Amino acid sequence: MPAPRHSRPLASALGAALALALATLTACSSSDAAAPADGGPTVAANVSVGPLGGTSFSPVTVTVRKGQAVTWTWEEGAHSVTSGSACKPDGKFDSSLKTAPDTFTQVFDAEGSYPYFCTPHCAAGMTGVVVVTP
Ligand SMILES: [Cu+2]
Repeated sequence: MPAPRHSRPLASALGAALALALATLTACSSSDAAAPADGGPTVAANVSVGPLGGTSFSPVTVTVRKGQAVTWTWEEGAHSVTSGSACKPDGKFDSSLKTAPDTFTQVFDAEGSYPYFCTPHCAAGMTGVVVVTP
């Protein structure tokens, strides 16, 4: 008997919530992949936004596989996760400006390197990279 199917947005929200819960429970092992919930994407990497009140992403570089997701968690302050290099948005993804506590999850469906930055703090060096492998 087939399991009941959830809509894609609900599944994604559940996946993000589950990943956040797991990240909280296993704070010492932030690189662990969370199991997909109801077919949602696997959140394979977690990035802290503005830890310790600073203007940084931690870790700066994360690597996931094609089809997996990255979740950013706002620790302190107001920041954005905006794709692009040299402080210029390229339109691939954008959290918009968010204030802690908040989260943003992005699924990466194509391999490649995805530089991103924080709009208000890019000039201060608040940048990161998501590397997506096959
Ligand atoms: Cu910022």
